[in-house]
Amino acid sequence: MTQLHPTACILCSRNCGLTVEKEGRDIRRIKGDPAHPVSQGYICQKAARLDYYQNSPDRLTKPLKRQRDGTFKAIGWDQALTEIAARLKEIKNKHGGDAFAFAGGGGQGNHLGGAYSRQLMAAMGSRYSYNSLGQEKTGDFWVNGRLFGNQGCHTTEDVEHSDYVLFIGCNPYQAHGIHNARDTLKHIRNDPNRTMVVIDPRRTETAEMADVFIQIKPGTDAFLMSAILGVIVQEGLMDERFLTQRTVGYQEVLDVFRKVPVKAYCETADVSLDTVQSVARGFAQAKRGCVRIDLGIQQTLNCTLNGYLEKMLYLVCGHFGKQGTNNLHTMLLPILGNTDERKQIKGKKLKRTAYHGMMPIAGIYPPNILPDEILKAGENRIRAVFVDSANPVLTWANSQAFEAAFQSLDLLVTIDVALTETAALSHYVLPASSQLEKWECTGFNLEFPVNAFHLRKPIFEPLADSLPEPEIYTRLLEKMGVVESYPWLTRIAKLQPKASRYLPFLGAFVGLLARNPKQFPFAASILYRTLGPTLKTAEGDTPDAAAFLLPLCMDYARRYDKAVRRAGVKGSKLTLGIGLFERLINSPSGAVMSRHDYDEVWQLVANRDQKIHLAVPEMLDALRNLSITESTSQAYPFTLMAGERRTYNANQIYRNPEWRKVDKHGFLRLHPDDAAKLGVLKGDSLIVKSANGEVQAVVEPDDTVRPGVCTLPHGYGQRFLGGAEQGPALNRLSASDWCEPFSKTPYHKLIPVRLETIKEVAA
Ligand SMILES: Nc1nc2c(c(=O)[nH]1)N[C@H]1C(S)=C(S)[C@@H](COP(=O)(O)OP(=O)(O)OC[C@H]3O[C@@H](n4cnc5c(=O)[nH]c(N)nc54)[C@H](O)[C@@H]3O)O[C@H]1N2
Ligand SMILES: Nc1nc2c(c(=O)[nH]1)N[C@H]1C(S)=C(S)[C@@H](COP(=O)(O)OP(=O)(O)OC[C@H]3O[C@@H](n4cnc5c(=O)[nH]c(N)nc54)[C@H](O)[C@@H]3O)O[C@H]1N2
Ligand code: SF4
Ligand SMILES: [Mo]
Repeated sequence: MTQLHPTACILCSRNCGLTVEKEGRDIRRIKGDPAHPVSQGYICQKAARLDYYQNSPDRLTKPLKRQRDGTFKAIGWDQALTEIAARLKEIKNKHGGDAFAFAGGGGQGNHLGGAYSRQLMAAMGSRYSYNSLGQEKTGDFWVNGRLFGNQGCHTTEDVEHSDYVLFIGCNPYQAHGIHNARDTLKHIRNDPNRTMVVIDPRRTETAEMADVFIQIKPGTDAFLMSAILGVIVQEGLMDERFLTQRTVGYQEVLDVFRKVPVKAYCETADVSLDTVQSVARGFAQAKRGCVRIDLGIQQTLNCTLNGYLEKMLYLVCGHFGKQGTNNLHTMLLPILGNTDERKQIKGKKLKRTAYHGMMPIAGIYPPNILPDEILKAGENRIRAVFVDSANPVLTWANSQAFEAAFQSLDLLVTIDVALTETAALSHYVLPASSQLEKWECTGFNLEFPVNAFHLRKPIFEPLADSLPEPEIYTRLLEKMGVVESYPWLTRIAKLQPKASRYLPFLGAFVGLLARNPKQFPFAASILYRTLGPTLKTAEGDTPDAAAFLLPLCMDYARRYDKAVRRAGVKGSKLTLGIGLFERLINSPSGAVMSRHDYDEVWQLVANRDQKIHLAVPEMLDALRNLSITESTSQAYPFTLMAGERRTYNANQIYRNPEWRKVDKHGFLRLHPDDAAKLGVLKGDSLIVKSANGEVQAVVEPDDTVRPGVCTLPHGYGQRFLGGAEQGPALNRLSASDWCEPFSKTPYHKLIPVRLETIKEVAA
């Protein structure tokens, strides 16, 4: 019988369980894994082609060092890490830790390494962590901090069981992001008692399945959501009981919505008043209403306010803390920090950046400011950047600025599986083993009430000289002299009697950290070196890099003991976490870690009174002062929504263009009337020009977009094997300062552009 190797898809935050059939180093077949506790066998068309990731000809096989003439020379690991450690220490000694920034740290599926890369920040004494979440979701995290009391309180949506769903600025048919998206959408469409509303400037694949489609003018969602809330409040459709029992400050909030000029706001958003009224009534009166949003309201005007309004929609209607509504959820890996700027008032200073004076949100700094912090901050500038699991030159706003800034650095190091556009500019490039060649996991455990975790076992040996990130960071930290060696702790790990499980080891480990608190930030590497090699799963494997999950499981089981027990994990107060850890390392298809009761959602609210604090003064001010911003002009008459999710794009994870069955060019979608006015047909090329730069794109007339709007896909522009750009490198068009002033989130979905025919350009 052919052997099926369980793992997960690494292409989007759902991380569906997969089974892989292999032959040597080739992938023969990929299927959904029915044993995965969340996806239960579901996959989409993108996952089946993971061989293009695993066996891409531009995989890195050896550490590379850039030479004076710009070419790369392959070097050994020892030389690479010795030299990088020396450079880092020199930069820290001369300029202080704040001259260092970390960029990236975990894409869609490689989250195990995050525990190790954080240690490098600690070793450098830097707090500057720049991450892609800081160009989409930090505004949302800030709002969560205000409403629920901690920026790490993250919301989820139970679309699967909802009667009335609002999809605003998201396209789950293509982008997923919800439970088994296409199946869930089909179920709602086929059920006459359930309603699906899509709010989007484009009639997306999801919109085609919807009961109601509202084709909003781009960038005006704050008006439309205010109008819906206006109708709900003005018609008295809110859930008064929920508001009085579960929230504080709601009167002030309702007052603001009472004054919303509904009709005028509908006009601003270019939507029909009747439709808005009927959606408002339907949603408010539904038994189980739910809102799902994504980039369409996050990478555009008023994005932080949009995050607030989206949450007001379900909170004002009491669609929270029940099945089929929005909820909070737990996480095993602490991906989001809590860096509420109000802490500064209490004397706990948050680190603001040297040039923009920007604070972190949820511990994350926004990519948009990084080029300035490198190029313009004078003596206090960032001089060294470490990139891991990201390709900022292509994915962060203003590629030209990133190219210039990165080229000016004293030290740029990139860890990746492939020679990316960012790696190509680096002084050192370090080859990571792929996500199918090492122990990995996903930190996106976004489910409630049943939450799961998937620790994945390697399927292949590491390619050539590549190494898993835990090994790379641990070696580097050892070279820097910050992680010490503890042979006595390894002896305890080896000798501990089976019956006492990990207790003697944990006792010794806690004692070590109590005596040497300076070693605390390096716990992951210490556990990796001491406990790691002694771990054994039932199948006889050694998940060494997962050793740091043990203390996280202890903490998780302590906080959510009832839910962990309900999931069937056994143990005393002392050993429940150990039981959870053992379950995780012995579940190659993933495992349920907690089963909450809906009422327990209130324990996840961080506010001391366990209530939701609805009145956020900054947001209420923003609502009172909401005004129209016209982004287009005579010079730039079109709105480009830059970064659409389509059938064959998957961030920058697939680099070989052959993986795409269709849409090889990454078509510019343009309304047929606009195409006719420009005199272009399908397949013609146009120059797309913004105030920041230009790209060439191939046209596909498409009546799903609003007139005056055009779209380009995300995930193109790679110079595969050093060749020409594959499709539009669209972040040449996004300017660094075309962003929300507060969160610095780029307005990728609202770029004013002009479209020029090639002839026009030549003339
Ligand atoms: N196929 C595929 N799936 C992916 C990814 C991928 O690269 N490819 N990437 C993953 C990642 S990292 C993410 S973050 C998610 C993103 O997932 P989504 O946010 O769902 O994907 P997008 O297509 O970027 O944008 C969603 C929708 O926003 C709409 N939109 C644009 N402007 C506006 C506006 O002003 N108002 C409203 N209401 N809508 C607007 C667009 O027309 C689009 O349909 O997808 C994930 N899934
Ligand atoms: N204009 C515009 N720009 C956008 C967007 C948009 O809609 N419009 N979307 C934005 C969004 S939502 C996101 S999330 C970002 C995504 O952009 P990035 O954060 O840059 O992430 P990815 O594109 O996922 O790239 C991940 C990198 O990790 C590498 N990699 C894969 N596996 C491993 C591994 O095991 N180890 C290591 N070390 N590396 C690995 C891949 O080769 C790739 O280079 O793009 C953003 N950029
Ligand atoms: S891309 Fe997302 S939805 Fe599709 S198989 Fe992978 S994880 Fe699942
Ligand atoms: Mo994303």
